[in-house]
Amino acid sequence: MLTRRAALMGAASFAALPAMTRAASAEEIMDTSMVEPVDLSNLKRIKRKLVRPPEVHAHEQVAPGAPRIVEFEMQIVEKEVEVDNGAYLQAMTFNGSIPGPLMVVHEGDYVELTLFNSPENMMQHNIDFHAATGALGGGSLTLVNPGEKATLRFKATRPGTFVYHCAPGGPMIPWHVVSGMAGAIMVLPRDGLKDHEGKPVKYDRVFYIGENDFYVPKDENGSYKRFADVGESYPDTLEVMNGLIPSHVVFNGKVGALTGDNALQAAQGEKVLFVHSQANRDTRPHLIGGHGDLVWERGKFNNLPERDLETWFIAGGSAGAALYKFLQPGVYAYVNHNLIEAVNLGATAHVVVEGDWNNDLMEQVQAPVEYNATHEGRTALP
Ligand SMILES: [Cu+2]
Repeated sequence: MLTRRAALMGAASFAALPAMTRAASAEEIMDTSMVEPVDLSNLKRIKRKLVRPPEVHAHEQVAPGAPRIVEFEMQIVEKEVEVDNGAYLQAMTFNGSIPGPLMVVHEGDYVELTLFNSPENMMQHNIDFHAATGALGGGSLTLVNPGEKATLRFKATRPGTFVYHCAPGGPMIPWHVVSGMAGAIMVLPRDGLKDHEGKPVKYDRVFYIGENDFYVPKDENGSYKRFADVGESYPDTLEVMNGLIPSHVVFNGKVGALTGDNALQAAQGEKVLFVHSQANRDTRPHLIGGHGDLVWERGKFNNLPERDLETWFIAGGSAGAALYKFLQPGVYAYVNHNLIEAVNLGATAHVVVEGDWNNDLMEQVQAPVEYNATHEGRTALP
């Protein structure tokens, strides 16, 4: 299945690129051009413009009719990103954001993605959809050099939230992923989500949270190193990666991307669906002050959701979904409940909820006040 282009890329084109891009081998490129094209001319087509996470493009929760071909475009952008004050990452991104945008379709739809590798980029890239079947998730049919584009179509046969990521071969795979090249797709059941009893359930909004572990190298003085381009960053970054201790664990590309002025907003009574992906490493989301009312912990909607969870588990290389109806106003922290990663390394988001406080759910019976230690408090001890 070696194509002429693949053979050429194995020799001439690769030679022009930095050494670290040569890892993609010929067997990772498939030629399916001899296979009769499938006739989908009876299907409607719809274009969806992808948006920057945590937002999600407009979509219906219940499919409006027969399966469609849903067209997306994505551009790969290599760029420097400040992931924390003074810490710079030579990032590789789907559509300029970390994570890449959340795509939404329905079970039975066809996802048709055109992937552009900008001529300004240095690296080969592709896309592996965990939601797709065959050809390394589409990776073998989408490997594009800078200045090339490719279009992949796959049938979304399994409902759920799934990771996609770049997987251009060999050691390029983990490097591209921890440099930001991962996102998620949500394949909704045609009749929408269902609760633990199989009854229809709707969400009022979706927040897409993509978690990343970054491995930013430090110099001999302990300061973060800054590099001229993505290629120059590779050797030092690889060394930190192979130590398996991230310098940063963040939501949506940087420390503070979803806190303070960037906090997520919701209203009391709203049902919010949190879609959370981690392409490389396990994580355990927890909503401080709230719960997961219905949690598809492994993200797959053919399975009944768990109820009332306090913390849930997202296996590295997967995306999960949790639905919560906000009952109290205030600031909630949505964290990775490895609290070192949440607080010291960055994996925290805030949700600011407007509404009226409910003293039945929680009341401050006595505000903090000084007490007489000689008379009070002793009865608490065993
Ligand atoms: Cu890539």
